[in-house]
Amino acid sequence: MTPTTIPTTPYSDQKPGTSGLRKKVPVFRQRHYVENFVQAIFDSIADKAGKTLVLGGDGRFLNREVVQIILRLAAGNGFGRVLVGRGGLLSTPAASCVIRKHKAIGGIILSASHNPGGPEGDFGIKFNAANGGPAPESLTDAIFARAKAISAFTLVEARDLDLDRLGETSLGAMAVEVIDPVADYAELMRELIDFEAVSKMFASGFRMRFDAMSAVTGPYATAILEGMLGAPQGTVVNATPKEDFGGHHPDPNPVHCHDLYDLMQGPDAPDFGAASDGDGDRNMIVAPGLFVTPSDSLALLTAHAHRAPGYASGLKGVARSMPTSRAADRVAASLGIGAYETPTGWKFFGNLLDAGLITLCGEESAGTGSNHVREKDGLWAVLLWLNILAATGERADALVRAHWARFGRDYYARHDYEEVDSDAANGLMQALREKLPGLPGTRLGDLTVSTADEFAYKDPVDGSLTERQGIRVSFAEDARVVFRLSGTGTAGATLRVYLERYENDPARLDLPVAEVLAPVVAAARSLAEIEPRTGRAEPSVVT
Ligand code: VG1
Ligand code: CO
Repeated sequence: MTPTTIPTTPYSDQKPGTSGLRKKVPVFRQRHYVENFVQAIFDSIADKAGKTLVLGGDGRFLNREVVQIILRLAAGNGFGRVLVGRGGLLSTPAASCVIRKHKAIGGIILSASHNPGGPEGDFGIKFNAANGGPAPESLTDAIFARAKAISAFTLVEARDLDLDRLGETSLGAMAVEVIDPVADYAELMRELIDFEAVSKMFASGFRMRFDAMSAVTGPYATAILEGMLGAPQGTVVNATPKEDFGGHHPDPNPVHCHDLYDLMQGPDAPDFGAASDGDGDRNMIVAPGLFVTPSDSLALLTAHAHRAPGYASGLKGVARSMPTSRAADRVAASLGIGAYETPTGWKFFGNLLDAGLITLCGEESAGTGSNHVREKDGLWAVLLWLNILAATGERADALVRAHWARFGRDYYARHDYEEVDSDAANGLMQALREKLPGLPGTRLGDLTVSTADEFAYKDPVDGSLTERQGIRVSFAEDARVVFRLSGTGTAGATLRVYLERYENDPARLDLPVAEVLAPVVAAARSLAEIEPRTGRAEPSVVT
């Protein structure tokens, strides 16, 4: 089998966003759309000849077809070996783990994460580098530049391979090994988490529900929670990955995962509830009667991680994306460790992790992770929680309340205005930008603006500068609002408004979130002229 080079014409829209290239399925199905982008990725990887590539995805519609295309292209481009998850499946954190463990040159992950799937749904392609983490901006910029100029791709013409049988085959001169998608990941979890303590907790009657949302985490959660840790069968629900996620948004938040949320608020709530997203990198944590915000979860894990074997020697530092609440910073200060603030998206944590500046990191969007891989990791976060519950013997809700009593509470919410007109969204951001210098000192209802700026990040490791990463307005009353536009949407623009207010008065730690945030919401809406500019009186999703 000799490689064939096929001429092509470029597409102008193959610009990776917050997390890879995400588009509607029909866009990906255009002639050579996938081939062009994957060839652009390969053209941007130096010294790939003979190297190992990792390949897998979240199992959504088009996953299998695209895996086959990428295998043929990889063979045409001289890779030595591809490790592909059985059935074309690999969760995002498992792909990161496999890349690191097998010293691959990188990996391609097929996922649009929490976005809906199916023939009219979303699809995505993401490249992760040799450290297991999302390609940094310098690389995604190079891939985009290459995609805009591409004139040919090279592949080996061959029939589809059988992806459902473990073991090795070949494609031209390249080896293809179908691997168990769970094994390497499960082994890593066993090193980090006290499996014995968690097993004992399950054996003594601890009950949990894990909702895999018909997405990729099902096989991982079933193997680890029910298989290795002895949780009762049925602990993991919606455990079979489906191409369209059963028609749902596989987004683990109280809105899209309301069954679990409702169960946890009711009289039959088990001791612990958790869920993960389409590609397994996000997590939702719900204690009996109490939803734990991702920002609080990061703070609590930072405070208690030393209880797990993988973190027994303490943490080096913690990082959070800028819109994530400052709860983790308070814990870092008490531990005397570094706290970093990065732009939204996991790619910005990579350098801090690689340089050993941080051990844990997280985002308000239900992403938490550590230096064990270079992606956020939904099931890992759940296992670390279980380890902490087993080690302390506390109820999850009691742990959270004790945390607030000690550090205060960062009331938090995110309002998303989805699929608004792009020009209107850009106009809103531009108008805000222009207002910034005059804002300090301004009164908005009962709140007074203390600072207002647009977040820019200078990477402390490589010095690279990333600008326009969200507009933030802080108030003297310990409140903050952040505005930014999503970089993962596939239709129009999504305006995200992040709202928070800190309280440490012991009498004000258990109030309704909406009540505490109401003045901040009102200030945000008037400041950004949301309704006049977008026509939306209310957000589409509140999480
Ligand atoms: C969103 C989240 C961000 C996350 C990204 C990818 O990005 O806000 O925190 O890193 O999705 O997560 P944006 O640009 O739409 O706000 V995933 O689980 O979709 O890979
Ligand atoms: Co995801």
